[in-house]
Amino acid sequence: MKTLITLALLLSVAAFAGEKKEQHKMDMSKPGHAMINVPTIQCDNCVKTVTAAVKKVDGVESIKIDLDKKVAHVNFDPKKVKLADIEKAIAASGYDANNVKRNKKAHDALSPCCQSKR
Ligand SMILES: [Cu+2]
Repeated sequence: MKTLITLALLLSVAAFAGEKKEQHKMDMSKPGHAMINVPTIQCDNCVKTVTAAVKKVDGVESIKIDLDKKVAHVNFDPKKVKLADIEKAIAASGYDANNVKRNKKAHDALSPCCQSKR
């Protein structure tokens, strides 16, 4: 009987450890970090425009754009702002963001070299 209890105890400890590990994994993918595809950016000027637009969003902590990969890495406070809000801010500045299409007016106001041909 004692062995059975010990075994049960060991099992629950193992299960708990497994759960802990899972939680840690979730922390690694951080809810406040997002990689946003910005396929229509073309130059440093585009990067500046998108960076400025995203920085204005309340709750955004930092943004770093990889121009080669056309991906924006954004850190934000998920209690203050949602990914969709950040995508909208990018679209409002004239650029596509994930599945959110750019605002046409804002896009047409960009300098001609920054306007997307697609
Ligand atoms: Cu540009």
